[in-house]
Amino acid sequence: MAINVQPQLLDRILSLEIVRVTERAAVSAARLRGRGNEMAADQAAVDAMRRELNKLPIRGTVVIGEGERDETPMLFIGEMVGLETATTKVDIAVDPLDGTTLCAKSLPGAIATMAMAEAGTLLNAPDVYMEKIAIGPGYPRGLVDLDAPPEENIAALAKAKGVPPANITALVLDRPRHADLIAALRKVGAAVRLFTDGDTAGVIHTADPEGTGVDIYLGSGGAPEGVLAAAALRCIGGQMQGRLVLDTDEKKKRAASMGIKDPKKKYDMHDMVRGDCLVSATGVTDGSFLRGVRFEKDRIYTHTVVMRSATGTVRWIDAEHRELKKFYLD
Ligand code: VTB
Repeated sequence: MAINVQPQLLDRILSLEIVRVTERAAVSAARLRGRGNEMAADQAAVDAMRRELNKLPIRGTVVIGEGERDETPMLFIGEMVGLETATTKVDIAVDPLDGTTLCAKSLPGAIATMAMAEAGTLLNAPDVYMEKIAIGPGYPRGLVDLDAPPEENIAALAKAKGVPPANITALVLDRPRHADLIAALRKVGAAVRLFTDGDTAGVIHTADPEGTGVDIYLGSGGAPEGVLAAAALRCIGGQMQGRLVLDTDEKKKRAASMGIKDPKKKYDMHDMVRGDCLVSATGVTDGSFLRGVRFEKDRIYTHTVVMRSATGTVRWIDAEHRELKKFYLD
């Protein structure tokens, strides 16, 4: 007998369903931790994520995926996922393995993550850079701004937090293009924490400054990762702004073909994620906010955070899985 599920209820059910998706992607990637093979780890995460997505009662369109259809066989932009009989239309953003290099080298901070949003509400971002700024919850809207100098942003944040700038920690992707940004942050007295990969997780760090020690995220990284992070902050209630870096005609054209009319637009997180969303992230390697997958003799342990924007509920899920063959193959 068919069960008549109300849309609201379905939403709530899905918030727990998506946990399974990132858990399985994380376990599959974690099996290849430290093997030095980024592509294999990524592919394992993608395969597991796709398998699980296809069991969900959704008609999902991958809006943020692993790339264009020609570049990747799995979870490409435009791919449909979910049960063919389902009627609930949603947008899907995936980063099956955020921090492939971290996983391949078994370094901290790799996660498996995805977001699900109402259909047509996620920014269709091309795979270009995005300039980003993000802070956690509890501050007045507009306290920091993408276009303000870093010194001003740090001063404003320090004042609002009630601490000297020296007590502010900024998280920045360690790249030569950020040399001026890093110098400016240090000049104003902030501590700069550099990281090498995984800027979806990077931005999410700002959501829990007490737990992660990170107050603000600054710099440019992948645009797809930016949209995914915006979904997470929308759930937790932080603030984020981003702007696509469309510095060539080719990139401008690509963006235009994806519906981007103003190439210089400054997006806030509500422009990047325009409706309700759910976000799940599972640790692959140990990190500042999620523990990595742990394999024991006959158990596998995962650590996941799942968030729902409609209610702002954030659940931390410690799961113990049996080491059944079925876990990987079904
Ligand atoms: C970030 C980071 C990724 O790419 O998006 C970064 O999240 C940006 O590109 O893990 P550059 O490496 O060119 O700076 C990754 O590091 C993946 O390559």
